Amino acid sequence: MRGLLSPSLMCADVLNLQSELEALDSLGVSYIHLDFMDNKFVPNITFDPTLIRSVKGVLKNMRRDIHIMAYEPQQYFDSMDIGEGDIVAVHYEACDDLRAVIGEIRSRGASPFVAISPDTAPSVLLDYFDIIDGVLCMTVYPGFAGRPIVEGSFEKLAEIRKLIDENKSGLLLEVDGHVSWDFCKKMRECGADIFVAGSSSIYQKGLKLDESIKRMNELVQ
Ligand code: S6P
Ligand code: MG
Repeated sequence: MRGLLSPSLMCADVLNLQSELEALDSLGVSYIHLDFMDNKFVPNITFDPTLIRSVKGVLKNMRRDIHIMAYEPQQYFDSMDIGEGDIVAVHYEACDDLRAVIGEIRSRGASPFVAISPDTAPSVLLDYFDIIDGVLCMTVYPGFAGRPIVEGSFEKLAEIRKLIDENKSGLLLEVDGHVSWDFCKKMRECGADIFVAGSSSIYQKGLKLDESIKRMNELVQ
């Protein structure tokens, strides 16, 4: 499959979210990346669950790609209105009973992904391959946009790709963190399928969104 984009809404113009969403939707983008943080698992707060729910009403073509950086993420599923068509990524490091949380996402008709932070080894993912649709690999320490890529991230992506190919081909690999103009092509070569585009690419100041989306699509095709 070709590489797909998931622009990160926290890097867009947050005073004009509706027009930002409509613009992306009209440009044929596949996903909108929605970061939720609880100020405990990571030391920051972004969108609240009701805003993530409201986004659903605006989208025509894009699917929500919800990345929950919070302990016990299942407590937010109702208020986010998790359901069919959504990707929901929950952190391996944040759940007491990860299999149960994944099961809850699946029972709502959404696609469960497991997210891992930079210090977590890819091998932990194997226990969940039978019940997930994808992996979200953080290539920065989670919590903020604009962070530098963590050393060893390309090798880590390639290692996850190998695990997927050898154990359950068809699982999607999403990369999140400093997916820059310079790095996105190499991330594609390492096996990533979905690219979270933020402040190091399409949301750099002064760029035109339609041109940026076109350029990024070409780089990750
Ligand atoms: C960070 C969050 C990410 C960021 C994205 C920003 O904790 O999960 O999704 O929004 O990484 O992109 P960039 O290009 O600024 O790293
Ligand atoms: Mg994210």
